[in-house]
Formats: sequence, C-alpha cells, structure tokens
Amino acid sequence: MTDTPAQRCGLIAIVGKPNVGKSTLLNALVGQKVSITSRKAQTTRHRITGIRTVGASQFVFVDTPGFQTRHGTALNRSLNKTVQGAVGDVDLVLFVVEAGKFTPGDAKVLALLKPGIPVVLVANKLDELNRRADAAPWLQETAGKHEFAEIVPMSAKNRKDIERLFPIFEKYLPEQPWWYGEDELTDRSEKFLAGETVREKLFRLTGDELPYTSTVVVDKFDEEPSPKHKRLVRIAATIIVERDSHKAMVIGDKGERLKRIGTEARTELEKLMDCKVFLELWVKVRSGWADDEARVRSFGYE
Ligand code: GDP
Ligand code: K
Ligand code: MG
Repeated sequence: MTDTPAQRCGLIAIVGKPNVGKSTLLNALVGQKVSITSRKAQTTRHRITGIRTVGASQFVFVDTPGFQTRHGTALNRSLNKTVQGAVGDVDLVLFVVEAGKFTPGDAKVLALLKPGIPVVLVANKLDELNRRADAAPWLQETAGKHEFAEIVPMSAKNRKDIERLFPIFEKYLPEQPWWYGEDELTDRSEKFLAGETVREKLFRLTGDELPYTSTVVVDKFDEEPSPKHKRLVRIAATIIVERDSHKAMVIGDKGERLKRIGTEARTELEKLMDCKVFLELWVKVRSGWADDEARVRSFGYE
C-alpha cells in the first residue's frame, strides 16, 4: 500500500494596483481564461475565483479589481468593498507589482492588507526588463517594505515561471478536503463569462477613447437543443454607455466596430464553452449610471 498525501485546500487572494497583471496571472495559474484582461485600468470589476488542482492540493485563487485609490463614484466604492471582502479571510496574499517599480500606489495597497496573513511579493513583468539580473538591487530594496513570506520575480506570460509557483504556495494551504471538483476551473457561470468576454472585447477594441464606465449586461442566455451542434447557446447582451458620443464610438463607422466586438466575443465564447454561439449585441445610453447606487447594483456589482 502506498500512502496518499492528505488533501490540501486554501484561498489565495491576488491583489495589487490596476494593470500590474493580476488577471493575466490568475488565468495563467488556472490554465484557462477565467478573468478578462486589457491595458485599461478597471477591467476587472468583480471578485473572480479561479481554481487549479495539482496533485493533492487545490489552489483557490481570487482575482480582485485593482484597489481604487481615488474614491468618489458608487462604482469605485463597490470595487473597493470587493477587494476588502476578498482579502479578509484568506490563507495567502499575492501582492503583485511590476518588477523594477514600486510606486506610492503599490505602497497604498500594501498598507491595506490585514496583518497576520502571509504575503508573497510577486514582481511581475520581469520580461519587460532588459536582463533579469537588472532587478536585483530593486528586489533587495523592495524586500524591506514588508515582512514578505516569499519574493518571486517572474513573468505571468512565462509558462515555466507559472509552474514554479505551485510548490511555493502549497505549504501555505491548510490540510483540509477540497472545496471544488478536481476539474473545476471557476465558480462563475457561463452567463457571467459571456458578459465579461463582451466587456473585454469592448475595452480592447475601443482603447482609450471609451471611458471605463461602460459596462455590459447579459439580457438573455438560452441553451437550445440543436440537431446540427452538440450544444447551441443564444446570447443577447447590452453595452451600456454614458453618452450618445460613446454610443457612436462603440458602433463605429457603418457598424464595423460593434460587429467586430461581436465576432471576437462569439469566437472566444465558442472555444471556451465548446459549443455553437449566437450573439446579439445592443448599445444603450444610461448617463450617470456609475454614480447611481441602485443602477450599479442592478448591473450586477455587489
Ligand atoms: P490587472 O489590471 O492587474 O488585472 O492587469 P491585467 O492582467 O489586465 O494586465 C494588464 C496588462 O499587462 C495587459 O495588457 C497584460 O497583457 C499585461 N501583462 C500582464 N502580465 C504581464 C507580463 O508578465 N509581462 C508583460 N510584458 N505584460 C504583462
Ligand atoms: K487591466
Ligand atoms: Mg484585472
């Protein structure tokens, strides 16, 4: 008889200021896209759980919106509550910064972490430095900012760096039975992922022209039997913007941009859900929604 190791399972929060690569890291750790990414700050708006089971250990990661240091709108307040809720009761925190940089924004996030929980300093985007060795003096200085449990210089885009992380994190997971099935990757529904995928394409294809306050609501998500396909899903979603000028921007010349958002989102969802997808997109103007508590809630924010 061989001894099977006891199951381990624990919660690991990924925190950091916007755009340091938290969602990219989560997707790489899970091995599939569960959290959308873009160059835009405020791409991640929800608490997203990604799960990866390696051997006897189940790692349950929580991606968070970047902490919004400029308060004000109802949306920003909601985002900050989401981050604080996520880091309250975890076994490990991954504090992500960009290698070679430690800004006042990073210091603010670090100051918000609850004492007593081990923190791993993840110095991401190492590939953006000319030589890995260039990070050494910076790492030494940054190590003094907190009593970090571990310091990991890495790139979320480098497979080898990602696989190296699991043995490092494993010792912080308590011995307890898994919370999810071995093959489960996220606790989010396909309907949720559909809205997020549209939002990602919207952000990526409009760039800096469109304010971050645009959002997406999924109005319909219906599965139909289909003789031709093993599964067919009909999705209707509405892109909500704040002004008529934004609506024109999203629709684009002769509807070209909206069409491209739809095509890219549909293609990705068909891959993700392994089925045929029909996607219908609408654009609506709802001025001031990000300042309106009730609207922020009705659009699915906590
Ligand atoms: P978040 O706001 O912290 O969740 O950041 P995202 O995951 O959305 O990433 C922000 C941007 O940084 C995206 O354009 C990513 O492709 C990019 N990025 C993330 N990780 C890396 C990395 O390791 N190297 C490089 N070069 N870019 C990265
Ligand atoms: K981002
Ligand atoms: Mg993100």
